[in-house]
Amino acid sequence: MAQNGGVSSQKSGRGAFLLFEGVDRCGKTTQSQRLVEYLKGKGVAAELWRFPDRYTAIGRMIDSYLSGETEADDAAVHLLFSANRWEKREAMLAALHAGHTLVVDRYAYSGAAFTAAKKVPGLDLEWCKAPDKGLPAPDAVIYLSMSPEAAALRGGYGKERYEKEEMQKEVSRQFALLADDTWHTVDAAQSVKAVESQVQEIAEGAVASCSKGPPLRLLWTEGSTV
Ligand code: NYM
Ligand code: MG
Repeated sequence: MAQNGGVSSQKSGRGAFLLFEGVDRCGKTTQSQRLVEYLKGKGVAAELWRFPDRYTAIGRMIDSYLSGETEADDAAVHLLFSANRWEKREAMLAALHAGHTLVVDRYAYSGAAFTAAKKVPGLDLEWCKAPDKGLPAPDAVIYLSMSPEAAALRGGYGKERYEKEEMQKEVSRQFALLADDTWHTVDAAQSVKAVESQVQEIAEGAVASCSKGPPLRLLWTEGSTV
């Protein structure tokens, strides 16, 4: 565990945890890739991460569910998505404490929003948030806001589960309920360049404040840090 002034803290700072969230087709993947390149160009050690990470054993189960190859209980799948984050927790913490900035394409906010959007009795938003409580919390959430209608026009949805306009509308309603003080909403209907420059400003602010070494907060827990 990193402690202020502890022998393990060679540097005083840490990397920033920058998270992109939004409905499908809002531009998260494009913007997260561009941001990593931009930060690297500025000399920031930046890495691109994404969830679900489909390359672990749990991730392969999720991938098979999303592609429609397998069916699964909604609660069980929700817990798999969460487990797919928990299995990356140590590596995330190690990278952040080593000074690496993580640009992450989806995380627990997607987890809660997508399952809650299914409206399964018992699986309300609070239930959906519970398994992710205590994960490393992002320093800044960049919410790319776009109406599901506009997102659908962007080359259309793919064939994965959830990629339907009605579902995406409900997902965006759930996202709105999850907004907290780490959120920065960017209008994703603007040009790629306009979105990019706002994203860069938010990211640079977060990278600068994290270089001063603030403790990492834990997701959806009051005042806990790591
Ligand atoms: N998704 C993503 C979830 O349902 N729960 C989660 O915890 C996460 C991280 O998976 N439609 C959904 C959102 C997407 C789908 O994500 C796959 P992507 O970014 O399209 O690979
Ligand atoms: Mg997708």
